[in-house]
Amino acid sequence: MSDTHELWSDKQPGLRNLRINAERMIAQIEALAAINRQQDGSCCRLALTDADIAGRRLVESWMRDAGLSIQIDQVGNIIAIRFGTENEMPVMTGSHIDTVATGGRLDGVLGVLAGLEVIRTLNDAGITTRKPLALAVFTNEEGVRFQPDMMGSLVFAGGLSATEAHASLAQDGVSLLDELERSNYVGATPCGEPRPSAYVELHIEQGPILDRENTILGVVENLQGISWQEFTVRGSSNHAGTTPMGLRRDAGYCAAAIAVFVRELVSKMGGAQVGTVGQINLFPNLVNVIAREAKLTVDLRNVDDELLDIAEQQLLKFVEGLAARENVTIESRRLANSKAVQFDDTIIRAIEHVAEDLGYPARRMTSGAGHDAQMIAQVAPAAMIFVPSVAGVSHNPKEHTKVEHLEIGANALLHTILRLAGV
Ligand code: HGY
Ligand code: MN
Ligand code: MN
Repeated sequence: MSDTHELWSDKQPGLRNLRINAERMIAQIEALAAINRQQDGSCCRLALTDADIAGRRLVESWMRDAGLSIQIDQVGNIIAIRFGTENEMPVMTGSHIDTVATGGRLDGVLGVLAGLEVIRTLNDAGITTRKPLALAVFTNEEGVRFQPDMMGSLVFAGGLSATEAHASLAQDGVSLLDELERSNYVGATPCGEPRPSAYVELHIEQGPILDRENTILGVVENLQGISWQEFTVRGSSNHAGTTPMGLRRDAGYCAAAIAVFVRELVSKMGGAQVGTVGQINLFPNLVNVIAREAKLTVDLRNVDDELLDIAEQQLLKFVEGLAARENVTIESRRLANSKAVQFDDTIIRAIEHVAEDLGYPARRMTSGAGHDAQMIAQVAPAAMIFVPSVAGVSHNPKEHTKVEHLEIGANALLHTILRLAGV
C-alpha cells in the first residue's frame, strides 16, 4: 500500500480544519452507557444479552439516521456502508459494543461511535470520500459469555467458521446461534464481506502508559498474543474437619496452587509476559466441605509467540505434576489462542502524519489488550489509535478518558480515514 502522504490533498486546505462534533459523540456514548447500567455504574452488556441487543438496535438507528446502508453477516456483525465516489474496497473502522460484566463506558464503544461521528461530520461538510467507508460493530469481542474473544472479527477474517462460532456455548448452555436467532441477528451477508482496503480502529489504551507520559495519541504498531485456557479439577468432597490431610483430593487447593504457579511463572519469565487467573468456581463452595470440583481460567499474554508457547507448556507440565501429587484429575480446555500481530506500516505512518498535522503528541506502542483490529489485520492492512485511560483503569466502572482526549482521538480517526479513503 503506497504511503498516504501523497494521497492527502493539499488542494482542499479546508479539509485540514475539519473537526468532529464532540458534544454529539459524547451524548451518544452516554446514551449507550445508560442501557442496563448497574448500581456501581458498571456497563453490563454481555454479548447478545437483551442489553447488548438493545445497544445494537440503538446504534443501528443512529447509523440509519446518518444515511448508512446496513448489512448483518452470519454471526451478527453489523457492517454499515457509506458509498464513495468510486466503487472500491472500503476503508473500514469500528470496534465492539459488547462489554464485560463490570465494564466502563468507552471500551469498544469509542471506536464505534467515533467512527459514526466521523461519518456525520463528513455528511455535514458534504464530503464524499473516493473510497467507500464501512463502520463495523463486531459480535462478542469480549469473549466473556462465549469464547473465543474477538469472535465476530475472527470469523470475519476467516479464522473461525460461522458454524463453529454458532456452536459456542455460554455457561448456561445456550449457544451463540440460539442467541443470534432469538435476536434476529443471523444475517444473510457472508462473513468477511466487504473486504476492507484498510482498517483503522480507535480505542482507549486500557493501560497506564499514555496517561503516565502525558501523551495524547498512541500509534499502535503491534499487539500481544493471547492464550486463554480453562482447567477443570476433579477430586472428592469430604468433611473439612475429619479428613486427614494426607487423604484429601482437594480441588480448591489445586485451583489455588495453579494461581500461585501462574504468578511465579510470570515473575520468573519477566519481560512482557503477563498471566491472570480471573475466574475460579468451586463446588460445592462451602466453608466446611473440601471442594470436589474447581473450574478456573488462565489468561497468558506475550508479544513474543515463542515465549507465550513456553509459558503454556510450563503451565501444562505443572498441572500434570499437581494432578499426580494431589490424586485428582485436571482437564484443560483451550478457550482462545491468538498470535501476536504487527500492524501495517503505511497506516501507522498515516496516523503519525495526522498527529503531526493536528499538532498532538503521539508515540508508537504495543497493545496489551486484544482488539478486533488484530483479527482484521489478517485480511487487510490495519492499525489502531489509542487515547489515554486515566490511571490505566479499564474493565471497571471507573474507566475514564478526558473529553478533550476523546475529541482528539476522534479527530485523529477522521483525518486518518480521509487520508486512507482519499477525497
Ligand atoms: O481480553 C481482551 O484483551 C479484550 O478486552 N477482549
Ligand atoms: Mn475493547
Ligand atoms: Mn475489553
